[in-house]
Amino acid sequence: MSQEDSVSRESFYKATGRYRGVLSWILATDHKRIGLMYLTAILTFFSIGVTLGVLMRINLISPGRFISERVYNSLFTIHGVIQIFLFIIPGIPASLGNFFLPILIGAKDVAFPRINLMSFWLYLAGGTLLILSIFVGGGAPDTGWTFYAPYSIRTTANISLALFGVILLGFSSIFTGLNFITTIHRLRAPGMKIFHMPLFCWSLYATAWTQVLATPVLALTLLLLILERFFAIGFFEPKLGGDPILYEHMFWIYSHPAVYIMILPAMGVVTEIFPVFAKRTIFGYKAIAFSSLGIAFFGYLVWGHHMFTSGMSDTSRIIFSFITFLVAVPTGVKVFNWVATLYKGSIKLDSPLIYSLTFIFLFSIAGLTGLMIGTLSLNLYLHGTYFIVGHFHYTMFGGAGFGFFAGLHYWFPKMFGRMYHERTAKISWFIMFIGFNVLYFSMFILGLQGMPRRYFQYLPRFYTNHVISTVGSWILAAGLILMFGNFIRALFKGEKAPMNPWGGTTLEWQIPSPPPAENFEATPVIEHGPYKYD
Ligand code: HEM
Ligand SMILES: [Cu+2]
Repeated sequence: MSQEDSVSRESFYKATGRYRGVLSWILATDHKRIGLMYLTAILTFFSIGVTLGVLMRINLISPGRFISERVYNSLFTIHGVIQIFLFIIPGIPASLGNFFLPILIGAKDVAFPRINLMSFWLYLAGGTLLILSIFVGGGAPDTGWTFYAPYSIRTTANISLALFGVILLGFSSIFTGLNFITTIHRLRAPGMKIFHMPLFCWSLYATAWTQVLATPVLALTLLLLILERFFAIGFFEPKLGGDPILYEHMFWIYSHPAVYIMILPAMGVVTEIFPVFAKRTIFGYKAIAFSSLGIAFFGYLVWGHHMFTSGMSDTSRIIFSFITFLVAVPTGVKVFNWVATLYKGSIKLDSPLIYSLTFIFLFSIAGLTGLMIGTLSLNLYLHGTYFIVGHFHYTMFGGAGFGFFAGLHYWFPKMFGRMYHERTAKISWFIMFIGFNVLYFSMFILGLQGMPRRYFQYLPRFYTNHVISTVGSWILAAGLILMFGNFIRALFKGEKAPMNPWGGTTLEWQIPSPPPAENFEATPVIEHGPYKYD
């Protein structure tokens, strides 16, 4: 490897901004540093969330031996809130998006670097308040991550602080979205047309619109809930003339589109990976770009599928069910194009590709079970059971989470200038894949048997599958520890990464690993789209 292939990490750490040491991080406006700070915080919260999940699983093999009912209720609440609002929603956009979006479009930074820094600190403040809400006042929140009224108004637990934390997280997400939209419109390198952008940028673009348009609804809804708790106004509390179903509508008007905030960036990541590891130009560039927008658009129209059993007219139920099926169309377009890209490619089965294929596999199971519970008759039977818990873990963890891991393996050498150990990466993948399916597939069976979710204990007939599921959680946790151990080891001891370890054709592979301050020595001039192979 030649000298100019790899700048030392020193130059990346020292060259930016006017501050030194710790200040040069906490006041950093460089998008790469903000991305790395996000990455650290997001993965820390993820580890806390996983720990709480494993604790729940331990309770479920011997209910009551280690954990009381009240604590169990808080465990699933805090676990859900952390995994959704602190891990998977900010996940890819705030970490990998921040780091790579400007580089991929040939820019020096995002459009508003200081707002970017503010987003990060809002994120950290929101996360801190959430964690604080476990320990202070009336006890940790126990409502479930959905904060459904009227219980969330009546419980003595510490709801308002947690809600305020989530509102701050919402603002962080909105500002990131605004920043990305502006960056994509205003800062593309000379010659880079919108259809020359790598498809990861398209997925971030569709995501950003959802962040900007849907998140304010969540912030307002939760604000109303706080007001209701303090001033008993009567928005959602039936005793005061309020309507709890109104809360459900407002909550899901945000929270279904939020699923696309989670999944679109992961789809974007694997779209980068497939052409590189098959050495083929992406099949159907425009179809993939527009299907991102299509998914984001349809995502607004289907929230009612969370409320089929809450009391709704038959007409609305049929319409919501039908549109839910329609989301499968743009999703199918993407899967088709990915497979077509791989077809007859010269495939290199390295860890980024393995994680990406796993994304397709697990996300397909999520999608197919999603069609099942989107069907009215089946929904009546499966609503509120472990089938749902299985389904959303396949979506968020199997889909978005494994897409995130694929991206981490793909871009780790670029971000840190070091290579991780490839064999260990494959072994950790294998352990996680087994653990994941043992843990969550047994939840589908539990759900079909009738096991309700959010229950601290259960009838004896559910015992076997609960034990299987818990063993799966241990295997999965072991795989996660190995994966992160591999990354951490690589940070210190990994071989130096070359400029372009995978033979990628997008811009980040044409600059040193890690990228220097301001990314490019000279502004790149673009003449054609990405992924030029055949
Ligand atoms: C090893 C990792 C994990 C384990 C062992 C685990 C386990 C569990 C369990 C046992 C429940 C509660 C079941 C119930 O009583 O209803 C649950 C709920 C939940 N999990 Fe996980 N989980 C893990 C990772 C994740 C990840 C990565 C996400 C999101 C990206 C996630 C999101 C959720 C959500 C949203 C809930 C619902 C909480 C609620 O009902 O309010 N989990 N998880
Ligand atoms: Cu939904």
